[in-house]
Amino acid sequence: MSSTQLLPESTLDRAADVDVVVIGAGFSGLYMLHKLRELGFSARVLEAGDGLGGTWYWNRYPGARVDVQSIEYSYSFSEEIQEEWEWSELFSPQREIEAYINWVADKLDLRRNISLSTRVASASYDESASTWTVSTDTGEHIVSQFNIAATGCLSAPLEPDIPGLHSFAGTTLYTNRFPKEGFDFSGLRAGVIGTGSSGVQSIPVIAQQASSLVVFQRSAAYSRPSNTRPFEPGEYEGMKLDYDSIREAERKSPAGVVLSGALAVVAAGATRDILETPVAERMAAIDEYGWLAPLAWTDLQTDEQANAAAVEIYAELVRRVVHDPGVAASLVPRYPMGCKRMIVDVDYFETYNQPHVRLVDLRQGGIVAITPTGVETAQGSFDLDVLVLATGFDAMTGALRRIDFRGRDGASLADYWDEEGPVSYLGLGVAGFPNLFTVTGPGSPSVLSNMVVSIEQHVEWIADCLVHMRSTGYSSIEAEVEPSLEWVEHVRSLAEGTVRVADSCSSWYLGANVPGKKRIYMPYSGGLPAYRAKCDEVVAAGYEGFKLK
Ligand code: NA7
Repeated sequence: MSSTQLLPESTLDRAADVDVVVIGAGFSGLYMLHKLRELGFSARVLEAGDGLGGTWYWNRYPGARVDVQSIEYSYSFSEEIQEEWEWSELFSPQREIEAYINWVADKLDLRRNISLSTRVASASYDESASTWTVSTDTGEHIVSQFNIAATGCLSAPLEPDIPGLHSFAGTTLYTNRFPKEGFDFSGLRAGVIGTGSSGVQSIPVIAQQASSLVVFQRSAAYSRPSNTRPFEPGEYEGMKLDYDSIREAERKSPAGVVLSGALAVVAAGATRDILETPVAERMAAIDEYGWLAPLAWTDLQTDEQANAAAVEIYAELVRRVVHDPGVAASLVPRYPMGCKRMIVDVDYFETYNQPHVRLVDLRQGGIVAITPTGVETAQGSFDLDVLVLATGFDAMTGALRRIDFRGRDGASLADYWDEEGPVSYLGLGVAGFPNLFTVTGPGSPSVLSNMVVSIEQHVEWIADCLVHMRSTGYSSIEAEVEPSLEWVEHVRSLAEGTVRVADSCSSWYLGANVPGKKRIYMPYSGGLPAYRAKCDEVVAAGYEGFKLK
């Protein structure tokens, strides 16, 4: 790989400033830039943050950690990168992933085409010229033939709608834009609202520092220990020797995960229906599978009664760690397992055994308001010095909706999706928005998979498409309406009948955490191999479902 190659001269539309504008400099934006330059396209990456990494730049809260083993949550496109980079443990912390991303950017000499602290405010398509004009909050207007939104799936922070939120006189921190310099909780009375992945990962670390910690839990989380650890001597080297087969297996696996795959192992070994198994034997699964025991059943995803039986196993696991029976009961979710993403943690449940940590189960009385001194709930008031909000994201569509995309005839993407739901063809393109590509958009496996594997597949598909257009002389490509609607229906039908879409399930996969958002299961749940095959078929059939002009 050459780190000194100059920006190649474009072979595309001379009226444009660059061939491609890429929005976002996370895992997807950086690989996209590299790929484009390698293929001779000129490109500029616009990034709102003042550093690289996207999700891994913003989510620098204490305890932030990947939930897929780092050796596979990393780029596979370059053997050199694979060989040279050293991960220090199984599931790396945020700072190591951020360092990796920066190291890759330097190695590939990517920074010269990236503008940091540059937020894209709007983008409009000019049909006569087949170009986009992207406008930034720094006052730039950049014309490009293609626009690639590498904006991430969990990158539009949600502010909770709690009265008095901004009245708190202490320090308010957000996990999804945590201060770069960190925060010292020592000696402070801390509170955390939110027990999704960000809350569950940060709570044990905050508890280590704070003089007291109150956790405000609206919904309990399904979580299990990550068992992260540094590599044993020689272990990593051995895995590196096997990298080719790991990557090969990753691409063939439904979720793009093989190593982290205690889950995959359980799934492969799950041959019994829980409802057909005597209760005593159900609990015995704990001896065999530990924290994965609740998942070791075939009827879990499709039968709510079976799911409830598996939750009993989960509740038993929680009880075995958490001393106080009332707290243990509060930590068990009341929605099906599999509805939301299973979290991996470090000492989450153990944290509740510490005398200075208190769980406030908001199911027994919710938050009334945030006040200058702390949090007022129906169960009493809690005085705090620092309040951490781990309240999540407008997932999958939020970052795209927040940019004022105007497609053909000035149509607004946000309006289109508000009315119709997130209609997208393969999560790659949207009808009415020619020459706009979305990396890991709604309707693609994205958040149900190892994101890096999915990102690489999308980036490569988009790059191949641009090469095809250049060589055939096409100036625009646009998803067609009918195939898009059929795809949305296909994605919906795959989730139908599973607990993922049960009435009792309110997940961000469904958009249920955003008031007013249409309740539609957004990610493709048919697995990466089937999805990849579909994308390849579309190409083989001459970009079937897309209009090329
Ligand atoms: P999540 O998973 O969306 O979690 C957000 C949490 O915040 C969740 O427990 C919410 O409860 C809670 N929340 C949100 N608003 C409120 C209000 N108003 N009051 C009390 N509690 C509230 O976001 P994360 O950042 O933790 O994780 C996102 C993903 O990142 C995760 O799935 C991984 O893939 C990585 P609720 O469940 O809505 O009742």
